[in-house]
Amino acid sequence: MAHRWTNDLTLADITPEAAFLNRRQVLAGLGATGLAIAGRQAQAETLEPNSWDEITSYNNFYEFGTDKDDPKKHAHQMTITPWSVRIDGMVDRPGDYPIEQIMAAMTIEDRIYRLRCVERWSMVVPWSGFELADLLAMAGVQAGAQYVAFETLLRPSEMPGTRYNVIEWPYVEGLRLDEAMHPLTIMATGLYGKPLPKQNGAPLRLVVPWKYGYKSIKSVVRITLTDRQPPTAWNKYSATEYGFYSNVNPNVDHPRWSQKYEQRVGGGLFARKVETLMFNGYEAEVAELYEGMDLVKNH
Ligand SMILES: Nc1nc2c(c(=O)[nH]1)N[C@H]1C(S)=C(S)[C@@H](COP(=O)(O)O)O[C@H]1N2
Ligand SMILES: [Mo]
Repeated sequence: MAHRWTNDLTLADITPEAAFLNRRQVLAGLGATGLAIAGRQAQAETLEPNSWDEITSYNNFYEFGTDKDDPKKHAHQMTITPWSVRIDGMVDRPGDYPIEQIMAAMTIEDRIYRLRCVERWSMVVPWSGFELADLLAMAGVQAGAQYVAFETLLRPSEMPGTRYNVIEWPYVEGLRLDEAMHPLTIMATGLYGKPLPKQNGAPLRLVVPWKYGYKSIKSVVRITLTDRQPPTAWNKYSATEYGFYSNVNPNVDHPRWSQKYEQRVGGGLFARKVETLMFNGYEAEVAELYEGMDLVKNH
């Protein structure tokens, strides 16, 4: 692992939600490390977390439709009990892990992260969850594994959006193993200290805060360790527009639009257009993963 990352901003600092929202100046996703580097890199933009309503009403979850309000309207149809995650491929202990067993074994933490969609909207989200590295350790990653592949539930009877071939189902994603093991990478299981709503990817979804939102695959049912770069849903749809890495990068435009700015969801009249930050503001934590790599070619 590159280095540990310290998280000292938790819900204990900010709950209840009202107090949370009254506290106008919150550093998102930056712990002691972040504070130390803030002055140096001017990356510690002060952030106001989005409200519960914003985070749970404006979503991308194409399995339930492509409009932003479709997931909230339709995700209630998804049955999440029972739920298990198949962990297979290059692991010592492959199997179907019941969500209860996973939750009992993991340490749940609060993580306040920026979420930057490739479509140019963004939010600040108070997740709770556990480090993906801990789940992978539970299954025992074998030497030689280099990538992690993820798959979302595909159950057309409960997912009206999957009746349309918008993308190829099931939704799949992938990370390089070092990205998956990075301490910023979590499996989120909650929001504002409550269980994760279905429209946000219950009961557990990946969150990789320095990558475009589509990498953060929802309602995960399978995790496979492999030595080959796995296919990803949006890359299959259009490889020129959506690369495997998909690191947030204001200097690499999408073929159809600039990525220099983003719009924070919410705020009404005060909605803010803000500059998009390199690696979504997590450059100090993750840049070393990509040292020497051509970030245009490997977009
Ligand atoms: N299975 C699945 N996961 C998904 C998506 C999806 O359509 N299906 N949309 C992605 C996109 S484009 C974004 S921006 C985020 C949105 O997460 P949120 O709705 O919790 O804000 O989820 C990602 N994960
Ligand atoms: Mo997105």
